[in-house]
Amino acid sequence: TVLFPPSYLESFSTHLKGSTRIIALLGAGLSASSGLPTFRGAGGMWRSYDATELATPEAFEVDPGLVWQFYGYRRHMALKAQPNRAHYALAELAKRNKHFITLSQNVDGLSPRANHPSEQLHLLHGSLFDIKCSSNTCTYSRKDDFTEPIVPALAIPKAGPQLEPSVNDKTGEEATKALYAAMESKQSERQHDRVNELDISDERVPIPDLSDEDLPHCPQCNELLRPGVVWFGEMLPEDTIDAVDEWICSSPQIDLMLVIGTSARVWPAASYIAKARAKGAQIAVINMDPNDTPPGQDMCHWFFQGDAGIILPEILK
Ligand code: BJW
Ligand code: ZN
Repeated sequence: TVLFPPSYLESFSTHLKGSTRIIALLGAGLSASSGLPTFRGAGGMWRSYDATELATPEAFEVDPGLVWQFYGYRRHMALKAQPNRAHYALAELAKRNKHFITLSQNVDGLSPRANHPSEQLHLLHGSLFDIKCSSNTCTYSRKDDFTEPIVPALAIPKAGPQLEPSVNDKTGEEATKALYAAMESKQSERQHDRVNELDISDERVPIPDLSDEDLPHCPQCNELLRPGVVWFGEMLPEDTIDAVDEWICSSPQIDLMLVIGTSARVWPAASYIAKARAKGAQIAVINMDPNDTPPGQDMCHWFFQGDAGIILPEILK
């Protein structure tokens, strides 16, 4: 059970029960208790790189092999992770209330895998499991590609007993296999069960140098394929933005906005909080960190501090 004053929880529950049009904004903190690291907190590093530094078209331009290994790792970890009780609680709320929409910044596929009704779920930053062409003149894309790996050089083998710390003398597929084997056996060595503690940021494990031929190519134009996520400086998917704007504009009133596990620092995702507020929404924030409530007067009506995986099933039931 969650330790909030009963009257506080009750005032929220009463408002929730009286609410028709509800909107949720999700961030990486929702998947934290599934074992996936957030961006700006602990675990937001991949090797010596800030995860957000790799999430740029410039990083891909400079070193597509590095960026693909980062995303290959993220896909692998996301597939190993399971939706937590909060993903399911949100999916249940969506099934009960067709006027509830969710805007997720997460690319990990955990809300879809919790059977969140897809027409009520808007993936603002795309998905790790979508692939698209990196050429801006080519429209090739494929959705929900759960094949792992996309190309052999990005393969991540099952954890095995082998400890192979040196991948220096290997290239391409061999090197990637050795890298992940080393990391996975290091993980079992430490008896860690949370996936985010598989320590890829350990600089002692050299990174394989993948060449262009090792990476996936577009079947239409032969340019490099890239992950179907939204990087800094890129537009959010137009149809998604249009659908969300249409929902907001056509709402005479929004009753409730849930802001869950996000630092709300990234635009335009964060701007939906103010848009909902402008339509009268009361705002409930669920976050570990009290500093991550939306800035401004009258922008947070309930703050539930703690793990979303524990709090949401309690407050949404
Ligand atoms: C828990 C918890 C637990 C932990 N329980 N809670 C206006 C003003 C300023 C800047 C801009 C602006 N407009 C545009 C910009 C630039 C930029 C931007 O916003 N920059 C800011 C950082 C300053 N925005 C863009 O570039 C966007 N595009 C755009 O605007 O295009 C228009 C345009 C194009 C061209 C020219 C001009 C204009 C695109 C943004 C794309 C963001 N992409 C990423 C990567 C996705 C792929 C990938 O995953 O690799 O999206 S960055 C990263 O941040 C990722 C996330 O979805 C996003 C949000 O992060 P999130 O989810 O909030 O994570 P954290 O780590 O920040 O927070 C976790 C929270 O959880 C914390 O609060 C914890 O306390 C909490 N927590 N454990 C509950 N157990
Ligand atoms: Zn192409």
